[in-house]
Amino acid sequence: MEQSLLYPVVNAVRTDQKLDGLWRFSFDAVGVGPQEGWAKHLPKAVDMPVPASFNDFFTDKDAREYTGDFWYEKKFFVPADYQGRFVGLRFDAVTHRATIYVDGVKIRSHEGGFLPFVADVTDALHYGEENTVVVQGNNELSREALPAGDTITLKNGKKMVRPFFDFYNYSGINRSVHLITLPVERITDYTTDFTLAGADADVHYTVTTTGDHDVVAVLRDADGQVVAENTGKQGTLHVTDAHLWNVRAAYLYTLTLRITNDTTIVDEYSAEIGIRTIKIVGTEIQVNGQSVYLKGFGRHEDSPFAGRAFDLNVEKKDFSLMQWSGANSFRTSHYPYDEQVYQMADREGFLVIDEVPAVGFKMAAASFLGGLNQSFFKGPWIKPLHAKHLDQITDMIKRDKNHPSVFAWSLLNEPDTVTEESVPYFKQIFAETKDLDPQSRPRTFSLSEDDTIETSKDLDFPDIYLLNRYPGWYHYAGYQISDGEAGLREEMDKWAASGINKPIVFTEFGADTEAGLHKLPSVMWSEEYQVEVLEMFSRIFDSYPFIKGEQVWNFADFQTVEGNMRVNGNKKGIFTRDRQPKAAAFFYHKRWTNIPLDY
Ligand code: GCB
Repeated sequence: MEQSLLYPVVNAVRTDQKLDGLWRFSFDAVGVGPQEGWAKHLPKAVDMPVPASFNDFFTDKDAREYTGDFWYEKKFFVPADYQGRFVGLRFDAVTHRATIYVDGVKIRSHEGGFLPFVADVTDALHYGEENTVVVQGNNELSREALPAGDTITLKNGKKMVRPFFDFYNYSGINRSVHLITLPVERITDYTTDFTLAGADADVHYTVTTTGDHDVVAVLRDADGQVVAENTGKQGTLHVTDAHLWNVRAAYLYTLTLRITNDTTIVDEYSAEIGIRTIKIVGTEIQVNGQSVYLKGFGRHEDSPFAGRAFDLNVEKKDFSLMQWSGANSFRTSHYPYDEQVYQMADREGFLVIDEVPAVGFKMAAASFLGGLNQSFFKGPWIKPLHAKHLDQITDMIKRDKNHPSVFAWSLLNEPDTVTEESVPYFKQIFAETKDLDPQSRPRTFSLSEDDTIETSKDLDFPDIYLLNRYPGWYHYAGYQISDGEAGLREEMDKWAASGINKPIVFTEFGADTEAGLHKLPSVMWSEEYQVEVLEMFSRIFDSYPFIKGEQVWNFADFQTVEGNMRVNGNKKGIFTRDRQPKAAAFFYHKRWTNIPLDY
């Protein structure tokens, strides 16, 4: 668990300098780096942009598919007046593992390719001089790590990943690197939670710091007017006539936390917060006590050139397209996204299902291994995997808990839930994560088509059921689609007959579609067929009151592993990979702009 995952800010007492740009880069296929002193300096290197996945910049396949250790190096100047402060290198994400060296000295390692970590370089730096940071990265997959997969060695000696999931294993320093300085006595974390009372609201907060001085909390409204103030590391800020954060009608206050010593500011941290409550009541998802219906997408951080890297321009475009389509929500399938995504969702009033990269926890996903009916949860990898899974859930919740947009935690995507061995795993992970979120948001996971009300042994654990279903594509496809619809209705009838008392949200459904392929009558892969599949699902969603949301798979076409089911990527996008609309985009624009929030 990280000590502090506060997003870097700049103010009178905190600095944040981005180290993005060109770094030096080198593969280390035979693992000579450590012995040959690469931790100090890379003898041979090419220029590599940061943030970016390295893969798509190369024109030879060995480089694009490279699996193993890779190294990055950058020089940076450290001003003399940073001395006496805490100095850290914050990596917003290195996929999947990293060891950080400064001037040849090992600082720390980190595993988990989609969450930030801070290397404390206070004592390693040379102040008033140029320093060198070297990152030894690794992108291998294993069953002991998230996301799950295997790494094999080909007969020619080259390594290759076999992911138990379809998104491409884009690797490298995928998000920004910050050189941050903080006061020695500082704020390391804070929590917020809300109670509404008539027109007023109480903001309950706690603050953790590294020292003994007290904390002052000040809440300002969107016009910058102070609306409440309190002294103490925990307390309540009473807001009269509170302006609530609502779905697609966001309102943000600014919370400022300040450590003072008499009249001196020791540390200060400000962040936007939204006052709102989230509750699951029977089959309803309630925001501020009102039922909401989710419309939106499963997404990926994926775009041409820089792969999985966070790109503010792409993100801005994605938000405009989501707004135009009438969406009000998305799932961060299948890993926590860059923090700026949540900041944008906070401002635009989107609801986010925040997902940890626990994907591929199923033997069928590794079907080339055989043993389809074997439980994923009884292999020797389970103990180390569980520890990493818990660690990443802990850090995801720690990082994202104060975002008003985050309304649920997804702890896994399509795990094995049909074998007895899955039950103790779920029991343990749900028990261990119960108290991590001060707002006690719903916790859930998505259920694949194997996991039905009849087969799944783990239906007691989630607060909301997330269903991923593919009739019309992976089965009962083409002219058989009417049987697909009938089958899904039968399944829904069984949920209805069970006296279901939790909401169902469809988090995946869709059809691969080659943009520009038209056919009358439709055929699979044509734009017309995609719309027919989505119309079929819409009829089902409109028929069952306990279905409280639809998040189509996927927002945009995305890069996958090569395979006979994928033509240069997963083409279930409503938009193409370069974010142009398929016919289905106009279908959703019409449908979703006509569906009220409390549908
Ligand atoms: C799924 C997975 C998702 C895939 C999708 C598909 O069930 O959760 O990651 O991309 O199916 O299109 O096959």
